[in-house]
Amino acid sequence: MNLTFRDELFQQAKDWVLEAGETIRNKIYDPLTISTKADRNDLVTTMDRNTEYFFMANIRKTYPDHFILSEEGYGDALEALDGTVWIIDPIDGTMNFVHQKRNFAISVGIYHDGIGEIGFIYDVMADVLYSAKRDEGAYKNHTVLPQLSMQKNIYESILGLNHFWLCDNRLVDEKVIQDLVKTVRGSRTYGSAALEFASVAEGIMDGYMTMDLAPWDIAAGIVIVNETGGRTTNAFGEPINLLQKNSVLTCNPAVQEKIINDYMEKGRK
Ligand code: 2AM
Ligand code: CA
Repeated sequence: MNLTFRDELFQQAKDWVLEAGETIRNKIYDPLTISTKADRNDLVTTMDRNTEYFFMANIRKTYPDHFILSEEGYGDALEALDGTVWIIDPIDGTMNFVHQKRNFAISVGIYHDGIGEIGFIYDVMADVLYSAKRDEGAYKNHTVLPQLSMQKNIYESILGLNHFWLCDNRLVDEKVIQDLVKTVRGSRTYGSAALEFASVAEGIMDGYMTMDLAPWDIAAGIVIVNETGGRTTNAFGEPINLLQKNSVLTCNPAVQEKIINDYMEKGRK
């Protein structure tokens, strides 16, 4: 992607992300219409749909040759990541949005021919924007994020996990995850994959692992984590495929290999 065009695209996407966030903040206490999708805990609200519609309408008008991969149905059915693709989760952490009115994010990744060029994760209620362009570093608002420390060891790490490994252990023996949880210094669950990626990029969490995420949960995060020297693979160290769901491990590289070799590979089913 031409760098001048990428700069313009970054600025335009950033304006839309901030505008969408401001709209959500202004309406945060409005009555919500809440529906469920795959199961009774898989929530969607009119705010999710309206926010995605806002992005879709703007992108289609301004960049008619771009594609959209998104959660709430306004995007394209893509079979490849050719061309420029916006990968959008209008609200990541919908359960937090509904129950807590905070701890959710707008997540927008822009990929060109499969390569992540731009990422935005906007913590809407905190008004904190994580952003990155490939090879140009990652930022938290206007401050550049430092490279992750290579001095980390697993015993002094904080690992983000959600609880699905307890309920649905199709992929890995839960005993091995129990060992991992006992080995690390602490575990956390924030309930927004995007914000968990942002925490890894910032170095306030050393890894985030989960068994089943959609492309829009992780596309922006991958770009941002890459720029602080982190790595994202599936939970067994294999490449992510952004056209399907994946298990995910995004991590400080100092501990990534150990988590994969000593735990995930051993517990793999
Ligand atoms: P969402 O809020 O956009 O649905 C919560 O642990 C994280 O997992 C959130 O990022 C949430 O995204 C995502 N998530 C929740 N249910 C999911 C599902 N059925 N499949 C994939 N990701 C899901
Ligand atoms: Ca969502």
